[in-house]
Amino acid sequence: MIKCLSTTPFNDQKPGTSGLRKKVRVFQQPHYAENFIQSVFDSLEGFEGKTLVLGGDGRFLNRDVIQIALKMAAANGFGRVLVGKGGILSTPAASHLIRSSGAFGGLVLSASHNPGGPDEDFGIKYNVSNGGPAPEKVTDTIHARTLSIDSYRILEAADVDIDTPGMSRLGEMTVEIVDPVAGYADLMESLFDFGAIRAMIAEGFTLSFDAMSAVTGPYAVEILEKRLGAPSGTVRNATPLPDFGHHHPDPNLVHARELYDRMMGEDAPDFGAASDGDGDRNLIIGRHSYVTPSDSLAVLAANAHLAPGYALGLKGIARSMPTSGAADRVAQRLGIPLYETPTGWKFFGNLLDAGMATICGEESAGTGSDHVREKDGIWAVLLWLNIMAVRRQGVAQILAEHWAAYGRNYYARHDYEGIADDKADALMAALRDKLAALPGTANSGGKIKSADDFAYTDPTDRSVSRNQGVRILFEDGSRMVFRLSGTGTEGATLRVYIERYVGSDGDLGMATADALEPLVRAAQEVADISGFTGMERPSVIT
Ligand code: VG1
Ligand code: CO
Repeated sequence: MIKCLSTTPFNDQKPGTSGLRKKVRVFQQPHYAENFIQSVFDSLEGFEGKTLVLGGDGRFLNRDVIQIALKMAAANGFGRVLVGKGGILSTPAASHLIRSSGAFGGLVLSASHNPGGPDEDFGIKYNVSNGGPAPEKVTDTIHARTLSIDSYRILEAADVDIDTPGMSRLGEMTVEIVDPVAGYADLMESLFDFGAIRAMIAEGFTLSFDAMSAVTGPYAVEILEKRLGAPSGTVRNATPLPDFGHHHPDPNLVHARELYDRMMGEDAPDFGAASDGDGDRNLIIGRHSYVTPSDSLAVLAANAHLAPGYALGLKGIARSMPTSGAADRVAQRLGIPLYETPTGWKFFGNLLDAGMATICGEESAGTGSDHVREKDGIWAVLLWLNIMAVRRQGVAQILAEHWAAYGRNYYARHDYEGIADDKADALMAALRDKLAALPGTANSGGKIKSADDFAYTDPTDRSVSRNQGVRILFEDGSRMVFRLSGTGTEGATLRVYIERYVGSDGDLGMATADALEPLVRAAQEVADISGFTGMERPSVIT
């Protein structure tokens, strides 16, 4: 029986950079998840009888919200829901499933790189029919609806068995429990030269992949160990756990420390990688050689033609504004356009759909291509492996040759976490007030050439997104960017992105911290970070 239950709005359901993310206990309030899901459905038109894809990264609440979403989809008139077995679907696999099944859209249950468990984070994201995150005009409509919602529809029924593959009925709707891995693994096999990678591994190339007890475990085991022949145990922390084994599934140098230490050790394997909670990020570390995500994007773009899926070359490259300019130099040399977008994968969708860009990336360890409409951690790992198999070189050598050819963009991001919201807002407001007066002045970083608040006009539909981050450019090409995170669930996080370019004839072998030191001081001078936040140093440097 379909029930129509009355409800009242929650005033905190504005989707952020990537969906709605809150503490689990916030989601556990009566009607909270239901309100948001109904607001999503109310914002869509024409889904009656159509297919919805549903799955998540396996974190705490995943299975409960899957049941709610199934019963609400049935009550709202979807014809079919495809659910990853056990409720599991990585974000890129969900994107692929939406595209390959011709679905109307999908709900991805994840708070991505945020920790999971009863006291940690949960999230819901809606993806549209191209497989990508809903664009801003859709998320704005959803948010508006959350503020006026007064009822939701849900089917009264027993829970669906989501652990047994096959079809069943839920009211008028079909539920299909599908293998979350196979279709995605086939897609990877169609893009990359698995034969060459398999041969490289058989010849003794060693690798280590840390799935961080999150969603990529089953995908990495199938692809790296089963299809590519890496020894079992190559994938560590391979079972998705509701609390990620108390780890923070963020593949950076702080949270993937174990992998980092292994890669810097005496008996380090040739190649190390990790992904995040929902499988869309990647960390790449060669033997004794860390790769910054911005450099990884540039190297992948410069060498993508070595993989069968990209043999015809790239149509364009897109990067988020805070991502370093390393990829720009590759685009220039390839003679293809470079697009600079606001932070968040939703801004790449139109460029990919229009065939304007083939490869996209963000400094936050996200890289991907037009094979899906999300960033894709395992895809990046496989493209690196394919490139190494063809070039017969290790990560360090590939990086060194890249810098020798293009110069090096020294780069770091400093995150100041857990700032009181009003203090973070005051810091940004003070910075914005200063912008007009900055050009022509000098500080520890050098002479400032320009300063603005980044605004983006989408070249395909002319939609405009403003206030996407304050950027300060120096005469020598160095750059600082300041913005507040849109994915946190507690207080505010200030992100400061620092970049300095050194040409191929300059010193390419500095330690990043040394190369950036004057700019780090300059960021402090311009934004008075310690004055506003009381923090003398960042919580995390990536
Ligand atoms: C962060 C990153 C951004 C990324 C987003 C979602 O956003 O900076 O580049 O797209 O997370 O990634 P913010 O607003 O906190 O800076 V994921 O892997 O958490 O979906
Ligand atoms: Co993620």
